[in-house]
Amino acid sequence: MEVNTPNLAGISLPLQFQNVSLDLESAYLYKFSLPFTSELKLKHTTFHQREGLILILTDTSGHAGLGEISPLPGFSRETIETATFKTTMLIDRLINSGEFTAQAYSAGSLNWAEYPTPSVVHFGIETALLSLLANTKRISLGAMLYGHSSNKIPINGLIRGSLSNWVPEAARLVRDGYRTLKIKVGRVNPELEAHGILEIRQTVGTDIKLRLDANRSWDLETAIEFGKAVNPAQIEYIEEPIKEPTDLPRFYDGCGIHFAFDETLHGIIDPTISFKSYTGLKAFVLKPTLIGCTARFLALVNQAKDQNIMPVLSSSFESDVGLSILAQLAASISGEKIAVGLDTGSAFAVGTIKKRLSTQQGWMPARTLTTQDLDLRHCELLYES
Ligand code: OSB
Ligand code: MG
Repeated sequence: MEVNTPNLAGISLPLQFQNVSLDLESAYLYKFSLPFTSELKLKHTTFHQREGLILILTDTSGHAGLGEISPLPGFSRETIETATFKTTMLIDRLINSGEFTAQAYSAGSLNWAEYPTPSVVHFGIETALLSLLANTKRISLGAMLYGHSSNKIPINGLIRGSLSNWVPEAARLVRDGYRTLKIKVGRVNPELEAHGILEIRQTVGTDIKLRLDANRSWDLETAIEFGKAVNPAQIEYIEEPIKEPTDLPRFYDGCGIHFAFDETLHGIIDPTISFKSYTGLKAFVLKPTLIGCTARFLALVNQAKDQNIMPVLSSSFESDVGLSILAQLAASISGEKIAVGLDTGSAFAVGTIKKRLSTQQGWMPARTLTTQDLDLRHCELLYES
């Protein structure tokens, strides 16, 4: 069916795209199951593999748009089963329903009241549609949305192992060329962790940026004690130190460490909220697949830029297809300026594309993928229409 696109999925598009209509031909939905190189601990779950969906949309002229829908257990609200069901319903409507227009889709996606739990499904379908549209003009997703894009983006090296590995891991990442490191804290004794952070700073020198992420592990008092202890290590920011986000300015007042929102952004429903009252707020860690629909994610990017908050794109252990979309968005949103949180691909033993998206000297290429790039050996075809 034809989709007219003055604005698609609630995102207004540049002039040259306003008369393009997508004549969709087919949709393929694959389910992947990819083993991790070693077990991955997130919050209270231990993962051995990652499951998710790859969506391929094609038009009648042979263009394709790829998307990924991979709810992360413990973080996403929906299970893989619900996501699969919702996705097949939506793509079925997209391909087969005469009534389905971009405007209708757009109205639905922007109606926050109707979608109190934004979904990973929106992100996958919308980025597949947007990528397809960009491909019809042979430009990247980011270049279509923002008019500019860098070829590569800096990545924050992720340290998520046990305390005894922190210093050797940090040294290895810096040797590999990373200039920003992110360390997962809030897992064992905070005093020991603070000590570990000071040791990392001593090892890497003063030129490397250090970010921390506590995933809401502490109460305010513990967080402030930790913050005071790591203060000499010049922390760029800490993500979500405490359980109660409204206490975050008190955390900053108590120890002088800037903080970033991550989980908090998944729960805020009111898209017009002002963040000005959050003294000490330095960054938004933006995981588009957890924030839900693309329009809301883009609105948060704009809010961040307007309010002098760093927009730090971040992944949720997507496969290479999802990562490449995030990399293209980051290449336009923050370019070469801000290290982004896409150092999750190395956790996978195998991927969904032939030439895996790897980080070199701390940089990742922002590549547009085509169907030729796909490696679907670890995938099962679930649905086609
Ligand atoms: O808390 O930031 C997190 C990945 C999945 C779920 C939660 C988180 C993460 C990451 C991604 O840390 C990597 C990064 O942001 O550098
Ligand atoms: Mg985080």
